[in-house]
Amino acid sequence: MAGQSKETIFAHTSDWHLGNEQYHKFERARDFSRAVKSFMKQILQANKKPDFILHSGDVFHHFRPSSMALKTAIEVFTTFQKNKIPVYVIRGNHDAPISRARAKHGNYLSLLEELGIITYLDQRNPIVWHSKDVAILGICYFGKQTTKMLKKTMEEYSKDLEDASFKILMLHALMKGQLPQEYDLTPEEIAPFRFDYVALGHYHIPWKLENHRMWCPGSTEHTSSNQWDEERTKNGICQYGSWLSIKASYGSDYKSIIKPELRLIEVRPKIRIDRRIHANSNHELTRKIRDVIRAKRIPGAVYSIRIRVQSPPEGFSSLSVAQFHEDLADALHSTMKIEFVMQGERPIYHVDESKYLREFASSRFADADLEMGMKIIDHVMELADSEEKIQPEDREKIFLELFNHAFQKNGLNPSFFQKDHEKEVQTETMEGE
Ligand SMILES: [Mn+2]
Repeated sequence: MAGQSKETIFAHTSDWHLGNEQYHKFERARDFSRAVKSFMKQILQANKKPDFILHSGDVFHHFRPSSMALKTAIEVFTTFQKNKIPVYVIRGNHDAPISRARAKHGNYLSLLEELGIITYLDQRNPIVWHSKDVAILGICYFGKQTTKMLKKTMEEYSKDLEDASFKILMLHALMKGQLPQEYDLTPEEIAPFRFDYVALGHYHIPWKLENHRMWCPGSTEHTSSNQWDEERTKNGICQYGSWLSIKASYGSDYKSIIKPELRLIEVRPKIRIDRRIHANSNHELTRKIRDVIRAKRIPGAVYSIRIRVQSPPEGFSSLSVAQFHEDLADALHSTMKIEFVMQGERPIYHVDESKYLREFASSRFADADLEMGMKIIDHVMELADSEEKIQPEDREKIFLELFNHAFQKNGLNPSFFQKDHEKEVQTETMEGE
């Protein structure tokens, strides 16, 4: 007798980064909490509530989350629990670095599990049966060791999964094809295990590989300007985070069918301006730059501005970024870069150094102990303040020297913050309008 077709609806979310005081602004930490609460509201207001929720890692931005981050997580997970929607969570690199996760005391996800408001899937307990048909296997963040962990886990547990008619794999890892070169594992390494749905996290942009049954929902808020992606951008303004609503039908004797829908969450607007400008005088140049900035104004927005000046006029070097700050006074945060492109020469950059340093530092610390990382950054900021203006071509070298100095002062080995630092960096491609 042919098996009956069954259906399940579930939500797939990832990379909440609760507690991320981006740009050292508390307001941003609040934005990250707000985005998660919007996600919760959308779930609760849906015509048909999901049977369960998958969270593919990075609930928290820091290994030791702030009280506000923890409060949001507890509030949201408790609400789902009261509404009888189980939440299955794996550990991301931000929830705890690998070394911490391997240590006995685990991380804050273990605490949430002890409170009974989430099911935390880790290597001690990687499988949960949502129902007698639906089984979920979670592999936490293990970077380049992810494939090894998956193989090892499957050797031990694949027999247990045989009876499932719908098998889900949760991963927090960078899949080949997401970034131009960097990756933790390839789709082909997962294919032999024949999962019905692979729930990816770690990459903050919505992404899919349908023939391999892989989906990545994107983050609920944006942790860097590299993630101001096209998909969630309307009218040149990036103002949506996202999650996935999945309808799946399956049966014991036919291939499951997945119907995903990308759901958007409204968040603080981010504006990217990338323009080429030509001017015959300093005065004209200043006016043109100002016009470009003023053309797109939203109070409270986050700006990333790049102006490329072709063959600059006489006396251009007196131009400073500071004079445009009043035009951006109502922005929550802005970075502005003016490049002077000479005929046949390398561009000369004028950049706000302190902002650049923080961005540089936080990208380096993505996989490390962030609490110690922030201490180091403050130390480096002090050192950087006393420096003469840094030439762009020397910037990376000088910053690394400063970091090494700060590491030595704090009795740390400088090597730990250098690995995996390119993980969440994507190429910026947007051209001028
Ligand atoms: Mn993340």
